Amino acid sequence: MEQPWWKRSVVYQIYPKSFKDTTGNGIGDLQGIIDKLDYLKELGVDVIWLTPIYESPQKDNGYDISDYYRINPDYGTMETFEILLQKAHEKGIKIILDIVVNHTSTEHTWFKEASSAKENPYRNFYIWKDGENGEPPNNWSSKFGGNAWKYDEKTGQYYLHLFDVTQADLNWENPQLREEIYQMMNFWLNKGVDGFRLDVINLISKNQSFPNDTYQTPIDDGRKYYTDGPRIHEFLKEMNRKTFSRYPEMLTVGEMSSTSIENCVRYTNPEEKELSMTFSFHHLKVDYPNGEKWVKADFDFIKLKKILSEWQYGMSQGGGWNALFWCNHDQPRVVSRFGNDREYHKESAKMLATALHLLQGTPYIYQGEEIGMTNPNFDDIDQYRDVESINAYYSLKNQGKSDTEIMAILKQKSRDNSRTPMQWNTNEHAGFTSGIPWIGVASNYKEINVDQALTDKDSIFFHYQKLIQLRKEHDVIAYGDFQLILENHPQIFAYIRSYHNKKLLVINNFYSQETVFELPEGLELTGESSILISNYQDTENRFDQLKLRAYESVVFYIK
Ligand code: TEU
Repeated sequence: MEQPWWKRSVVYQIYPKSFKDTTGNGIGDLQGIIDKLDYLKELGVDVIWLTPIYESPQKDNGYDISDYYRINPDYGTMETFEILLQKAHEKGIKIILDIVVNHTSTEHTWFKEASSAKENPYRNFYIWKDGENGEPPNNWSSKFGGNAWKYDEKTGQYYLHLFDVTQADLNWENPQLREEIYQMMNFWLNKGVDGFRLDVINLISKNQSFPNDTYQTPIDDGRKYYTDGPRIHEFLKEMNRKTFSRYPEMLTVGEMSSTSIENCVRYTNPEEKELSMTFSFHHLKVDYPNGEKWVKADFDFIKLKKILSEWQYGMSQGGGWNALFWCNHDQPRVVSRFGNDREYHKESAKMLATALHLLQGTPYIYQGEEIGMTNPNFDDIDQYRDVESINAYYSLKNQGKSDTEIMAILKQKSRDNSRTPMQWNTNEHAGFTSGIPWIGVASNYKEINVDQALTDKDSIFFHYQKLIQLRKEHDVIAYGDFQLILENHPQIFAYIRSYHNKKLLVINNFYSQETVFELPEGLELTGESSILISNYQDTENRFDQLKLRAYESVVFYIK
C-alpha cells in the first residue's frame, strides 16, 4: 500500500503572536510569516501549523474564537492570509490551521444569542444546567483552575467551561451545531488549506449524566467523564465523512488530552476513517509528581523512556500513527527541561532532536526549538501573560506558598516559557519587533538567535536541517519498526529501528556524566559502520564499547 506523504514529513509550528511583527505593534503577524518563508524553506520543513489566527478577544491567545470566518485584525486580513497560503504553496510548503471546536469565546455571536434567553434557538449550542442547591451542577474542575461551571445571572443557569470562563464548551449532542462546524471546516478547506490541528478534540463528547468526581488524586477532577467520551469516535467519523473525506491528501492531527493508546489507535488507524495522527502528552508529564503540574520537580528518565516506547509499540501494532514532539506553545522549552541550557546547550539540544526525530511518527518542531531557545526565567509575576499561569500564581498563594517558591515553579512550568518572541538577531527585542513586544524577550537572545545559527555550520539549526533530510532519504526512519534496548539504563535512551533488511541504532546520553554504551548481544556493527548523524564532531565509529560524553548522541546502521 502506498504510504501517505506525511510519514516522511516534518511539521513546523508557528505561534503567530510571537513569531515576527512587521507593524511595530509588538504582536507578530501573518506578513511576518510571509517574510520568513525562505527561512523555513531552508530548514526544510514540509508543513506549517498555525495556532489560531481567527478573530478572538485573546483571553487565551486565540483559543477563544469569536468568529471562525474572520482573521484576527492584529494578524492581518483575509487577503494577507490568502497571500501567505499562496506563497507557501509556491515554495512547496503546506499550511494547516488550528481548529478549536470544543469551545468558543463567550464573545461569539452563538454564545451571545444563547445567553440572551433560555428559549433562544442557539441555547442548545452550549451546555447549560441548573445548579444543585445554589451550588454548581457538579464538581468538575476547569483546566485553568476553579470549578468548570459559571453561573449566568440573566438566565439563571450554569454553562460549562473546561478552560477559561470566557471559553464556553459547545454542545456536540446538538446536530445543528455539528453541521455548523463542518461547514466552517469546509470553508477553510475550500480556500486551500492543507489540513487541521484539532484542539482538545477528544474532549467534545461529554458523559450526559455529568457525574461528580472523587478528587482522590489530581486527575480525579471530572476528566474521566469527558475524555475520549461516549460518542467521540462517532463524532470524528461523522466529521471525517462530511469534511476530510473530500480531501484525501489532507493532514489531520488531533490534540488528545489525557488519552489512551487504545483510543489513539482508533483515532488514527486508517480503517477507522477518523484522523491522520494524534498528539498525546503522557511523556510530558514525567515531571508532574503524582500528576501534579504546579510543583518544581526533576523529570523521571526511566518513566520517559517507558512511556515513549509504549506509545511506539502500541500505536505501531494497532496500525496508528504518532505525532512526535517535545515542544509546543503549552510546554516549557525542551532544552531547559530535559537538556542542559547552561553548560551543554548545543549538545543537549541536538541530542534531544535526534532522540525524537528518529522515532516512528511525524515530528513537529515548535518555533525557536531549531535554534535551541530556552525558558526565559522570568522572575516577576508581572512578566507573565498566560491566564493559566496567573491563575496558578493566585491559587499557590492561597495555599500559603511564598513568592520565591511560586516563581521557581512558574519558571519551570509556565506555558509562557515557550511564548516569548522568536529570537531572530542581536537587535533590540531580538529583531522580533520595532515596538514593545507583548511579552518579554529571553535575555539570552544575543547568543541564541537565527542569524547566529545560520552563520555557524555546526549549529542546532543545521542539525535539525539534517534530521529533516534524513527522514526523506532513509525509509527505515520513516517506516521502520521500533525496539527499545537498555530499558533500565539510567542515562542512555537507545533504540533500534528496522525496515526490511536495514537496522538503525540510535544512542542518546541524556545526562552530562559520561557513560559507556555496550552493544547488546546479537547485534553487530556493519563493515563500514559510518555515522548517519551525531552531535560531536569526533564521535568514535568503530567499537564494541562506546564511550559517550555529555549528552552525546549517535546514529548508525548495524546488522
Ligand atoms: O491545550 C489543551 C490542554 O489541555 C493543555 O495542553 C493545557 O494547556 C494544559 O492542560 C494546561 O495545563 C489546548 C491548547 O493547546 C491551549 O493553548 C489552549 O489553552 C487549550 O487547548 C484550550 O483551547
